[in-house]
Amino acid sequence: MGSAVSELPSRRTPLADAAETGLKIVIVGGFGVGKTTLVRSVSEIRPLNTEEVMTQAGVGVDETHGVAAKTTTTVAFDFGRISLNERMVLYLFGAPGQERFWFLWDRLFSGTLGAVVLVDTRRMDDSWYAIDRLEHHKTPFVVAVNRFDNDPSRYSLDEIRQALALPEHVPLIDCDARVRSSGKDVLITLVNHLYEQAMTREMTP
Ligand SMILES: Nc1nc2c(ncn2[C@@H]2O[C@H](COP(=O)(O)OP(=O)(O)OP(=O)(O)O)[C@@H](O)[C@H]2O)c(=O)[nH]1
Ligand SMILES: [Mg+2]
Repeated sequence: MGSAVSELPSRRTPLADAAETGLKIVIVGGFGVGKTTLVRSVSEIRPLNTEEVMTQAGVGVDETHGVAAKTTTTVAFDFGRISLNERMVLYLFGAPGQERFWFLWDRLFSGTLGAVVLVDTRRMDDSWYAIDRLEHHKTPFVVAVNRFDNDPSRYSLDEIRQALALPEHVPLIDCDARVRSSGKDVLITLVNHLYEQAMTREMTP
C-alpha cells in the first residue's frame, strides 16, 4: 500500500503560495491528556491557544486526578498548522478536554477529515466520549497513547486496544506529545489511515 506522506517539513515555514488543500484535523481526548502540548509541539506557526488558569472555583468541578500539577486548561480550542507538502496543509484543532466544554466538540468536528484521540492510560475511561462522538460523526481516527513518565501502569498496546474495544482497522500507536518527531509520527499515521480508507472506498464497487 502506498504512503500518502513520507516526510513532513522539519522547519517552521510560512504557508507556501502553492498551498491549495487544507485538511482539518482535530485532536481530542480527556482532560489533561496532552492535546494542547501536541498541537504546540508539531505546529509550524505559533499556535493559537485558549488556555486559562485553573482557579479555586474549579475545585470539585475539574477532575484533576493524575494531573494535579496542571495549572491551565483549554477553554475553547487550540489551533496550529503543519504543511504536508507544497500543496497540502493540515490545520490542527485541539479540543477542550473538560466535560463542561464538551458542548463545543460537535461544532469543532464540522468539516473534519480525521481525528487523533489522545489517551492517558491512567484515565482510560476519559477516552470513551471522544471515541463515541467520532463514531457518531463517522470521522476516521487514530488513537495515540501519550505515555506520561510518572505513569506506573505499562499497559501494552494490545491491552489498550482491548480496554477501548478498538476494532483492528483503527491504528493505535505510542507517542510523547512533547516531542515534535513523535507528534509528527502520529499525524503521518492519521494521514496514511485516511489515504488507505479513501483507496478502499474507491476500490469498492
Ligand atoms: N510527563 C509528561 N507530561 C506531559 C506529556 N504530555 C503533556 N504533558 C504535560 O501535561 C500537562 C497537560 O497537558 P495539556 O497539553 O495542557 O493537556 P490538554 O489535553 O490540552 O488539557 P485540557 O485542554 O485541559 O484538556 C502539561 O503540563 C504538559 O506539559 C507527556 O507525554 N509526559
Ligand atoms: Mg488543552
